[in-house]
Amino acid sequence: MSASRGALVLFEGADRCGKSTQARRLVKTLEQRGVRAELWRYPDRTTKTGEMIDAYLRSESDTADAAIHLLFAANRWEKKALMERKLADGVTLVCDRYSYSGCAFTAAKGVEGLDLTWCKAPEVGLPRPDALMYLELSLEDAARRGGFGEERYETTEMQRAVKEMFESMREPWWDVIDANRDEEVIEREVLEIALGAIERAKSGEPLGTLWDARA
Ligand code: DGP
Repeated sequence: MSASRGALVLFEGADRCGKSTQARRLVKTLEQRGVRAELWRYPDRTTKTGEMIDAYLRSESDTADAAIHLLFAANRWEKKALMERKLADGVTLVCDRYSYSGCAFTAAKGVEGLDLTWCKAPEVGLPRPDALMYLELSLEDAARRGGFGEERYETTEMQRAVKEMFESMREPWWDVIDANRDEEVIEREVLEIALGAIERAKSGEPLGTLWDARA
């Protein structure tokens, strides 16, 4: 076992599944319990690569599919050192999307050559989450939460393909959460999973890297 550290707790899922709400709530609850925690999200639109990604998502610029994929990955790489420092310092990072979205969204485009294997390559070596909560919501239930926004990927066809990609990436250690329940019920389940990850990290379970297998 290595030194005590903070946990990397990740939320993934298609658009409108409630990730951002749950991530925000979790950070608040952890802080109330005296756990040092921060909310992170990808893409981080505030950095230079993030500005380019933001323009792409709002269809203000066009970028080749391979190039934008690498930019999303770079957006994670540029924060890797900070992420590792914070975790080593004992801070738990609650992350809204990460490399799994990166791969699911690009592979969902169905562009020749850009399959999941290709998509995963630039993410190799990034920290692996200690817990991955995949919020599962049907397309019908997602649609009932209101129409999609204006951004590039917010169409039913794209979201269907994204969900299929998440399904084919799914590993046994993921926590799949039924997102079609009251927020408070989901919140309790989420907290339990997060506290388990925090405990493991605190007691010295080493931080893994993508895409090493996990028990
Ligand atoms: P969000 O800010 O969480 O709504 O994400 C913006 C959109 O970008 C959303 O449709 C999901 C998508 N997305 C998030 N991360 C990645 C990524 O790494 N690669 C690609 N291609 N799309 C991503």
